[in-house]
Amino acid sequence: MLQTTYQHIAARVARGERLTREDGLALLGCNDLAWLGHLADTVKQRLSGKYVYFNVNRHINLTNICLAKCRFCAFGCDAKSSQAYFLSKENVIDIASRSARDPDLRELHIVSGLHPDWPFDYYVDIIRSLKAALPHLHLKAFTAVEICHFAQISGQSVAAVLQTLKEAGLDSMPGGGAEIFSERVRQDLCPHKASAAEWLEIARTAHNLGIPTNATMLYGHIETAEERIDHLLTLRDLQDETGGFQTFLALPFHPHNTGLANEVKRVSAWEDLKMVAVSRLLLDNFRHVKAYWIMLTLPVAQLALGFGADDIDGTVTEEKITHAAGARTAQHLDKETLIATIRQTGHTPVERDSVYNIIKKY
Ligand code: V47
Repeated sequence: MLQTTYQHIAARVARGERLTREDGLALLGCNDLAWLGHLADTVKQRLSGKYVYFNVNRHINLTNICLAKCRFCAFGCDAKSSQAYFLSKENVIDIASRSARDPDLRELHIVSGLHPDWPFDYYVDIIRSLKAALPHLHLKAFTAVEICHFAQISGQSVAAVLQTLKEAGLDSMPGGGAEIFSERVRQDLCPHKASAAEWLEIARTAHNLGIPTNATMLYGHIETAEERIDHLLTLRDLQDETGGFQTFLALPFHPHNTGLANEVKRVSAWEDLKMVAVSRLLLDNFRHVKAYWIMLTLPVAQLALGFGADDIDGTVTEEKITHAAGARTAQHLDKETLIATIRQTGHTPVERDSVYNIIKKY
């Protein structure tokens, strides 16, 4: 009986047909990992062939001072905390300009805590000043959660906030803040920030304004298998409507230093690979699936390239959010290491810009 279910799923994947919620649940329950990986890899090969993408980027977190107090987060803190920091506009320009001495740098990835006092104008000024100083860099900035916060503090609509940021130089948005769309989980883990409906509406608005975004799912905490699958299907529905998502990242929860540290352990590499494969198989309208090496570790990210992922993310430089929560990966990798990591899997490393134009094949 079970065998028949998996045979049917494989036949549908071979025909390029859409999988159902029941299929997703069956796949998540499947422990024939080699079979699952092979199935997801057939989809990856159809979409990207032997290519695996990476980019040369830098993360900048403007502040860790945050109002939201999410239980899964070890990065955000109170203004009074000894760990609290914030960057002035001059600090940000200085960091970016020093990084841009590397002629390969193409993208700044900017996300931050929800600061209690900064006005919306501060963020607009940062984007405008960065674009003026370093016009060749792509600014991938602000999650939908931050955009929701900007709308609240400025009294403007989400569309007006996004339009202002776009005019100032915002090029795209990262996929963070989606967590799990389940209301049950959000009420428990992150009740003080954008709801699932708000996150989705902000992504929709961004896409309608021509701002591409990414999408994420945070898994391995208190969510159920059904909640994971429903999260993926919700993203698939929105992608059907807008086509504005570029890539999907499944982010494994790191418990250290978080409000869940005593309750939850980091899920296994086995689970990580399953999530990559199931995401690739269910999200049939997402062009790319990323294996974010910072969170997966480099060896698991490498394996993920055989489980449906076609992107290993970037050089990153100074990752703070996962490292606050106990990640032991590097905070930066040079381009040569990323190229070698991809090559060892038999794939062709492809350096891309932030919207997947090819810069160079190696
Ligand atoms: O939104 C927070 C997650 C996200 C923890 O779009 C945690 O290309 C694990 O979204 N354990 C931020 N995860 C990172 C992110 C991202 C990273 C790289 C590339 C892109 C992209 C997006 O990290 C947050 C949250 O979901 N997070 N705390 C934690 N303890």
